[in-house]
Amino acid sequence: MDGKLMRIAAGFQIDGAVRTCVPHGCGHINATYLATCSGGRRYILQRINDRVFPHVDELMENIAAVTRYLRERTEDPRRVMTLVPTASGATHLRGEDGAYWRMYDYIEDSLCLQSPESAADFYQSAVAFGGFQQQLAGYPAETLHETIAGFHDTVRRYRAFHEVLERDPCGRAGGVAAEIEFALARESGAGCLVEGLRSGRLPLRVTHNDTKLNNVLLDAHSRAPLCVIDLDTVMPGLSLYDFGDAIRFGAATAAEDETDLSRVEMDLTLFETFARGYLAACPDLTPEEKRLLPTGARIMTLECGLRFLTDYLDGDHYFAVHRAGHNLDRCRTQFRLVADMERKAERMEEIVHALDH
Ligand code: ADP
Ligand code: GN1
Ligand code: MG
Repeated sequence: MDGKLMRIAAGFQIDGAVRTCVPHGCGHINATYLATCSGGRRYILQRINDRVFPHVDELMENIAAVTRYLRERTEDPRRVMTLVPTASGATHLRGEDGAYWRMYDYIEDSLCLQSPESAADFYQSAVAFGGFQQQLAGYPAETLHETIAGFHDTVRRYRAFHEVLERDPCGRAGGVAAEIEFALARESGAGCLVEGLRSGRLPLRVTHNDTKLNNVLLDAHSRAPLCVIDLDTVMPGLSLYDFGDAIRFGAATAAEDETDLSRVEMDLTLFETFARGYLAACPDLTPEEKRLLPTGARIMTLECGLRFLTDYLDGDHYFAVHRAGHNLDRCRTQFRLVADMERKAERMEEIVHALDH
């Protein structure tokens, strides 16, 4: 086993000696390992991506505070992420490689899905994310750090896109004219969520901001909601970010990086399923928030596609890529979903209306 990983793991207060430490999961941001100790205890060891999260101390302060708050409100330790302290009692450490590392208890008997295996699983993920937001409703939002400035400020995301497009550092813009045109054609309407926030029509809440299905764990036996994970982006935001991002990923009929676009659609049944679970778990949404749920799904999908396109043009520095053109493939699925959501907008609105009456 990698001696460096072994030494890093030994810097945390773990139960036994680490026997194995292997890459784990499908996240695009951090480097995640599953560490198994001599007595069988398992841990998640993560190298924090400090290019994406430049203020690691603030990031970890958020996570420590939010998990403490949640733990005070639940009996079951598997329902909240548990940070493992370092030997000196800190939340994270700096490795010999200069990188920042943290450790969590591995949540045993859990399932992390890359796509829903049934509508019931997707419903339970909605209950988990809706419940997470509901549980944090009383959390003093102003005490949280903004771990990525303007994370879901779609207007700002467009500015970043224009900046990279103008520079075209890898000479890739010429090959993606159709995607660029798709993005530009939707720019004028893309600020509606941030505008809703600015004008006070939409309330600021503590939100997760990265609610894809593989950021929630279900109980492996009952398949009931277990734990919301990947807390790096928990910060003040809009409920529509959480709802929208979950639909973007989980209501799609194909993987985020599917190359056969004919397989990519937004499934209205899954949309209805998620909306039902989310509204049940988080019943205090305002009428305006409810009205904009379909818009949230469309804007979050557009924004994500734009971010993939920006990163493709920029040379793939942000999202982990595993093949040439990976970010472009991801961008294409997202834009395909946006076009499908545009076609299905009325049906989505009817669904939300029916659930609310
Ligand atoms: P990223 O920010 O790169 O997406 P995540 O924090 O989401 O990283 O972790 C990547 C994957 O590791 C998750 O999708 C999940 O499969 C797994 N994972 C993370 N934390 C835990 C945990 N405490 N217990 C079980 N699995 C976990
Ligand atoms: C990233 O960290 P992960 O893989 O759960 C990204 C999200 C994107 C998502 C697209 C901090 O999520 O914003 O929607 O990829 N996280 C960050 O799959 O940028
Ligand atoms: Mg993740």
